[in-house]
Amino acid sequence: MGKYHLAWDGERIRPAFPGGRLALRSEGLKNRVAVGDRVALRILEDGSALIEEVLSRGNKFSRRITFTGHEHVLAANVDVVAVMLAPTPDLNTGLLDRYLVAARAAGIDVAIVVNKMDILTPELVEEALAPYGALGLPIFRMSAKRKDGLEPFLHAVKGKWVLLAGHSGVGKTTLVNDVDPEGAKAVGDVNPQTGKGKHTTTTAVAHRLKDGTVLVDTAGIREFALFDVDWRGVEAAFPEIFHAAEGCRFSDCRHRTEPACAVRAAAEEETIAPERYASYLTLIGEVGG
Ligand SMILES: Nc1nc2c(ncn2[C@@H]2O[C@H](COP(=O)(O)OP(=O)(O)O)[C@@H](O)[C@H]2O)c(=O)[nH]1
Ligand SMILES: [Mg+2]
Ligand SMILES: [Zn+2]
Repeated sequence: MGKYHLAWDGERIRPAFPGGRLALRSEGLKNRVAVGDRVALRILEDGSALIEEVLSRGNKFSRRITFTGHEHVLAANVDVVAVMLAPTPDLNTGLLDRYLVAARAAGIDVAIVVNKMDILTPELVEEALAPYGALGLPIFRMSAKRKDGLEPFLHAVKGKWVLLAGHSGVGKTTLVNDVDPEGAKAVGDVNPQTGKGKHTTTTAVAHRLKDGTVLVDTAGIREFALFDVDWRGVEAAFPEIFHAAEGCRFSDCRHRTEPACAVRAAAEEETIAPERYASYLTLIGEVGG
């Protein structure tokens, strides 16, 4: 059996196969159909369906596959990217910054979810996340394992399409299992597979909760490289840098080694968090700024 998707037709979930043009090998695109896509379905006699068309997307949250340079659309029509952090593997704000850039470029809201509060020191969390609180980003703290502190987050995203992003091991699937134990099991039985004896390395599965919220669990994303973002796009996702840049001598200052750079000065004085500045430098280096 070839690769298939799980399509919600408003009443039930059906296995859905790319049909027509969509069945052709895609050029430059890892996936023509992404989770969250609205599609035109043709229902077949056996209850499965053909995806005849992908309707135009309100937005898409993509990463670049570094090996090929191709776009991988992680999800389409996303309302919120919820970036989950946890002390294991580590409270990685570099990855968070990367997601913030991608989400901003895609025009998608972000929520920060700190999981495993049961094994975290609150002071450490405060310190690591202070720059994000200062930017007005919503931050939620929970322990998915203990089902503790989920409510404020679930309330904030009620009725929305939420992409759960974050390192493997931070607790995304645990959270989904907390709120959708049945669905998680059912979806596990029919995970999309490739029929070519190839390992499926990445999957994204949508879980529709009773209140209409959809949580999209992602797995297997080991690297998140930016797709179609330039240095201005990076700078824009660092509002504190963008604002400080008004004081730079050059209007196209990249805030690296340029003379009279107000951003570098602010990072040295730590009015801009040095970690954020370091992230910024990494990212503009990557996008070739
Ligand atoms: N201590 C603690 N462990 C957790 C919590 N949430 C998840 N875990 C554990 O972290 C590991 C990875 O969780 P998982 O949900 O598979 O992470 P995912 O890769 O992001 O889907 C599992 O062993 C979970 O039991 C939590 O709130 N506290
Ligand atoms: Mg998982
Ligand atoms: Zn500068």
